[in-house]
Amino acid sequence: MKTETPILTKRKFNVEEIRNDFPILKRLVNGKPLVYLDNAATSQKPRAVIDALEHYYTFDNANIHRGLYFLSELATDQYETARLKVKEFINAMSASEIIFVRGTTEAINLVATTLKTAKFFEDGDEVIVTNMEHHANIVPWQLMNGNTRVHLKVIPMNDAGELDIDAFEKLFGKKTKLVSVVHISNALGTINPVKKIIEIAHSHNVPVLIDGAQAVPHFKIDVQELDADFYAFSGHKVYGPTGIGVLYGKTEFLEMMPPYQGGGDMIRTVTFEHTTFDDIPRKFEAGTPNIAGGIGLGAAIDYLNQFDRNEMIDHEKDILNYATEELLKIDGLRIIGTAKEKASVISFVIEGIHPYDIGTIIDTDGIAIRTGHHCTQPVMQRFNVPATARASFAFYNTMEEVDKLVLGLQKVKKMFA
Ligand code: 7TS
Repeated sequence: MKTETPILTKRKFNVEEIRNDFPILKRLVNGKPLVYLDNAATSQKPRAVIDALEHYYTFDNANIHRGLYFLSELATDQYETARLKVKEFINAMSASEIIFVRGTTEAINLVATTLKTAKFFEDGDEVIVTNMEHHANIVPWQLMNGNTRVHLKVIPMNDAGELDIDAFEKLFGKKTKLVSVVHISNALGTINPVKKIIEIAHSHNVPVLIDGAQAVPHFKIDVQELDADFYAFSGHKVYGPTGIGVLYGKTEFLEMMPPYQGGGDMIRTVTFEHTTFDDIPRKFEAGTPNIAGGIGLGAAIDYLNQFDRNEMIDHEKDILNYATEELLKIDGLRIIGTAKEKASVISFVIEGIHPYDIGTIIDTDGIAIRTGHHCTQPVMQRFNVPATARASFAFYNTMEEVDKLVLGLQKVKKMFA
């Protein structure tokens, strides 16, 4: 008898239907249905993630890696299963290359701090970054400076917000120790050619850290295909909880790096004279971690894995194209960040109106956008604007929500006319 091979069918992506998975999208703000367009700051959570957190605290809560009793083993198992899910999600070689941290910020600080402890940098060494880094990929490198000074070399960008790769190649010298660049800019939406950047850096024998905070929510990431040495992202931007994030690192680097913080769970033996450390990843995870956060991140990954991610990507592209077209019809509106390769993030200014006024006025209609420098002051300096208004879209946003944003902005224009 012929047996059928089981086919793993993906859930069809239908925006109206999937909106039901996100309870917050049903709430009112100032008496109007919420139009949430600040997904680059943090994304909303599906019921599956909320339920995972509630279930954990209701039934399974215990500390991990220590108790030889049922609940502790259950909690440990769930936390380590989440690590495996992350490993599959970004296609790391091994789960031990996945370090749970607080978020992208902590991931980058971990690398900077431990490399400093390892005396990886000598006085006058250089780290190459881009002109469009979030402060989280600028300040940790500056904080390292004590007796040894590490300089930042900056890859410039054109007026569209695209990196100058020729200029990048010219930045390499004897002092270049690390390249640390953002995958997708939170302020401009630019998708940087990180595979090419990594290839170039590796041809100079320089390792690369990628800040993937804005990329993981939008695209399927394969760290092995990219050949990234480090890759950082935050759980809360990828539909998971706050307070949990990931640092991926190649085994060879993680093994070379000293511990980040000292305490419980990261040791093998301790005496008052000497301590030996556990293997990776636990060497980097001192103390009780965010157990529920890890489990919640695992639930977010399961949620995303139900779908063919390409269908979500196509929907976000449609939203980006439609929103770009409609926003440009508004007189005096200028988009900051017009790269050919862009994610669904639109920063803009309107002549004669401060971004804060834009944000405050449309909030009265329940529309949430971010205004300010988006923790990217060098981007504001490059484009010579004090701040921008920014609409950033997720796969659950709709064309109708774009229309509401446009109507809101027209109202702002009228008020200032
Ligand atoms: N890197 C990038 C590219 C980011 O967009 C952000 C946060 C971070 C790092 C820091 O992430 P965290 O989770 O550790 O805080 N970006 C934003 C934003 O655009 N609006 O609010 C936070």
